Amino acid sequence: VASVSRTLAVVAAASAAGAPRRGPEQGPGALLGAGLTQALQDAGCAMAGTTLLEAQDAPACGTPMHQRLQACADYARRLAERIATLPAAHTALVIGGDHAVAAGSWRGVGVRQGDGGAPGLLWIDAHLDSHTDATTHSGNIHGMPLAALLGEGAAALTGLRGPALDPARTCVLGARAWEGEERALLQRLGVRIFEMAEIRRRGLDAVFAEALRIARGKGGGFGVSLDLDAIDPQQMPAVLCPEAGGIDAGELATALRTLRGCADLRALEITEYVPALDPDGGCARLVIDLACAALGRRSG
Ligand code: 6HN
Ligand code: MN
Ligand code: MN
Ligand code: MN
Repeated sequence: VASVSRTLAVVAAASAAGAPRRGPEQGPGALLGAGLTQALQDAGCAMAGTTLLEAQDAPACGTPMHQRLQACADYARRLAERIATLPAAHTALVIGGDHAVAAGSWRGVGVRQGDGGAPGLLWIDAHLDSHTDATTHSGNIHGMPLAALLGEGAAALTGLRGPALDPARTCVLGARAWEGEERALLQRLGVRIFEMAEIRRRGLDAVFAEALRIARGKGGGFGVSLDLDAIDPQQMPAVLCPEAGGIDAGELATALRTLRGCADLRALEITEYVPALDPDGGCARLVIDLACAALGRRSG
């Protein structure tokens, strides 16, 4: 399959409002400083530009959950508006930030798709991120964005402009740590979950291909949201919530290369990179390699 010629619009979503600690708000700046856009150009992408959606002060420790929800919703609204205004011909590359930014990204992609409605979505994550404000154990908003995108949970997040996801075109890949309530929610909605156990049994290539078929559906555009904690923490330790037994980084790069042939890929999101946990920059280089694997046209 021939690689698609892409023009990328990079959006730096420098928020940590959904995380239990500071750190991920530094991710986009560090990845841009490590040469992300040059590497993508070297890999054959045209660049439409980079927008920084500036960091806000993350709510202090101990801030009540509804205030943190509101901070995340305010940020998500601004992010969705920004993405909605990008030319439809451009592929959006959203760099987090903690994963709560996704509650805005994919609404914005849905608005941008116009009559195409909600995109299909492949959610690659060690976690399910499908709590609501009523079921969360931790109170951390980055544990809620997938539920919010599916229309479940607090109105502050679910009420953002843009279509909710279609559960039949949504799937999770790499899951290995969850609480019962979020799994029950996804099962009730009919969202397919590809756990690590299934990936180990069938191999990532086969599972990724099936997940891609679900997200692409009968056309109409799809996206990929990559939480870097999906990758094994021995290879990707610079994340907020490492979980042992994850996806092999090299196998993920190979799987992501299949996106090169997908003209209907509307956006890629990469979240939860914490540069303070990456003193030698090895994780940054790995993130850049993964972005180039997914979006590039040649090795670069
Ligand atoms: N992430 N299920 C846990 C929680 O706090 O609700 C973990 C969430 C992790 C979220 O890594 O994006
Ligand atoms: Mn996660
Ligand atoms: Mn419980
Ligand atoms: Mn996540």
